Amino acid sequence: MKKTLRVLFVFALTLGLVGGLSAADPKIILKLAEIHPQGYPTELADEEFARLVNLYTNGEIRVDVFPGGQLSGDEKVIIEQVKVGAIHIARVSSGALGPFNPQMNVFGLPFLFDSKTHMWDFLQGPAGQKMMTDLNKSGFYGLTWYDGGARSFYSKNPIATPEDLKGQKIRVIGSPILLKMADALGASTVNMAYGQVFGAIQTGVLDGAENNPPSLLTSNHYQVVKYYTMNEHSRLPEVLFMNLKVWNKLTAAQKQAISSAAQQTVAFQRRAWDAFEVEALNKVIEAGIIVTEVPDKSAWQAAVKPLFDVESKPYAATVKAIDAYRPKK
Ligand code: BDP
Repeated sequence: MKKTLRVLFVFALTLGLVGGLSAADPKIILKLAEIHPQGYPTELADEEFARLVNLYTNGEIRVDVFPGGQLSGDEKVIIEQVKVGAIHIARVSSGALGPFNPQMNVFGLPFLFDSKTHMWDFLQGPAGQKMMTDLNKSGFYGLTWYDGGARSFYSKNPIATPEDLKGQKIRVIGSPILLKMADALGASTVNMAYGQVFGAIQTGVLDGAENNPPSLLTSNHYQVVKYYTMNEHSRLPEVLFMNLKVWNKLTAAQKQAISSAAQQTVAFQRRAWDAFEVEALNKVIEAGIIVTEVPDKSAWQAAVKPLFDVESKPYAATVKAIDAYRPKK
C-alpha cells in the first residue's frame, strides 16, 4: 500500500469507518467515554446526544456510549485517549480538563459562583462560549457544558467547620486549585482516580473526599463515610468534547448535526440533573449519612480568601467576566 493510502486506511480504522451498504449503516462510529454509570444525568445526556446524532445524520454517524468507566475509571486517562484519538468523544469534569487546557482551572477557584443560575448565565454568555471554543488550543473540540452541581466535603469524621479538615486524608479531584485549597484548609490531600476512591476510603487510606450528591451516591462513597457537609466550595461544570482531528475530518453537514445534537441535550441534562440532585441527597440521608447544610458560608469563604486572591490572578479576565454575571445582592 502506498504511504498516503496506508495513512488514510489507518485513519479510517481509528474513526471506525465501516463503509455503509445501506442508508441505515453508519459510515462513522464514534466512541464516547463516560465515567458515571447508566442512569446518571450526564450519562443520560450522552445517550440522548447519541440518539440525536444518529437521527440528524440519517444513521450516517453512530455514537457508542461506554458508561461506568468501561474505557477507564480515571478521567485523566480518558482525556489523554481523546487527545490521541483512541477515544473520540468524552464527558468529563472541567476539573479534570484543567491540566490539559489551563483556562479550565478557573473553575477550581473556591466560591467562584454564587449559584447554579450564576454559573449558567456565565457559561451561556460569550466568555463561557469562548472557553468552549478555546478547547481547540489543546487538540479538542468543545461540544457543550453540562451541570455538575456543587462539590462539598464528606468524611468518616465530622467536618462542622473548615478547621475540622485539618489532618484528614481527603481525595480531591485533580484540579490544581482545588488541591491547593484543600491543602490550605489543612487536609492531607490525595489526588487519585475517581474509580479508586471507594476502596481507598474503605481500607482507611482516605478519610473522605469531595463531590456533589449524585456522585456521592452512585460512587457508593456514601456507604463508607458518615458526614456530608454541604459547604459547596466549587461548581465544576461538566464538559462534552471530542478529538479535534476527528472533528476536522467531518463534513459541514455532519458538524452541524453533531453541534445541534449537543446543544439540544443541555436542557435535557439540566432537568435530569436537578431532579437527581434532590433524589441523591434524600437517598444518602435515608442511608444514614449525616448531612449538614451550610447556609452561611462566610467561615469557609474567609478561610480560602487568601488562596483565592493569589490563585485567581492568572484568570483575572475570566473572573471579571464571571463577576459581571453575579446577581446583585
Ligand atoms: C464527578 C464528575 C466526574 C469526575 C468526578 C471526580 O462528574 O466527571 O470524574 O466527579 O471527582 O462529579 O473525579
